[in-house]
Amino acid sequence: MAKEKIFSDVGEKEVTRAIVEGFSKTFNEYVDSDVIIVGGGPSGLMAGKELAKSGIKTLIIERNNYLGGGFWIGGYLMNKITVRAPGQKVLDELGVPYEKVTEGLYMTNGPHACSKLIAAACDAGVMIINMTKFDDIVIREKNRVAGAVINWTPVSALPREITCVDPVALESKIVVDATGHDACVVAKLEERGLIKTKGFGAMWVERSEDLVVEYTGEAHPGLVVMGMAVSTVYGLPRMGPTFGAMLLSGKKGAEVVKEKLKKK
Ligand code: 48F
Repeated sequence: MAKEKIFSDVGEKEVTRAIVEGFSKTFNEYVDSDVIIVGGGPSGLMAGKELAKSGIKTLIIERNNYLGGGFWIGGYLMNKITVRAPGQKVLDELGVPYEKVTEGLYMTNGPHACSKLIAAACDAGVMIINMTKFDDIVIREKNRVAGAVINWTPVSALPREITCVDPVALESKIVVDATGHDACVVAKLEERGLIKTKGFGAMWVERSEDLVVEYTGEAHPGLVVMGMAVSTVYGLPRMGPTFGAMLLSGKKGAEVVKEKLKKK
């Protein structure tokens, strides 16, 4: 007697078609979005979650195949994530278990916190394109930022003689720079003399977290900065391996974006 098969009879062509058609459909939908968030680290994911939850069409572009940026590993290659109060309230919201280290300091595990944040962003309805590198900005009248030029990440790893692969561009009402210390989006404005950044300062955790949240906002028409990109733009001190400000900056950045969208 023939053994009963465990899996369906679906073959290679159906699998390939599912991938190609599925990708094209969603990519096509997000060629024009309300918001493009460049960078899927803690600040970008947090903002994406808040925006998508409010029904705003939000796309996250991430150059790595994985999301989460520095949130997987707290610091010094040790996967403990610390947050200073009131950052633990966001962990509560995300359902991340944590322990109290001392008054005002809380600790959790990187993989648990990061995967919960990624899941929360996906559950809220954020569209994610990974292995995709932000390459340049789209500029409209009065130097307003109006989109992102992107390419597949592996293109930048190709040998020099075969790197002439033209990128494509996506449009949006607002672009967010959540690319961390590098502030890649802002850098493209700076290259064109449209903004002047200060570069992040030396470490001073007691000052930096408050300042990052305070300065989170629109850095140029159509461009909102959040997370460590804020430190780079405004010359704020760095904060090292603690993440409360990244989560709260993402939340504040989302509020700024919502206000800007209301006025459009
Ligand atoms: O660096 P990252 O985690 O930024 P963040 O949200 O958080 C900073 C903290 O992790 C930590 C800290 C304070 O706690 O000092 O560093 O500000 O995440 C940035 C994400 O952006 C992606 C990058 O791979 C990472 O996942 N990214 C950077 N450049 C590009 C990019 C680019 N050109 N195109 C697409 N993604």
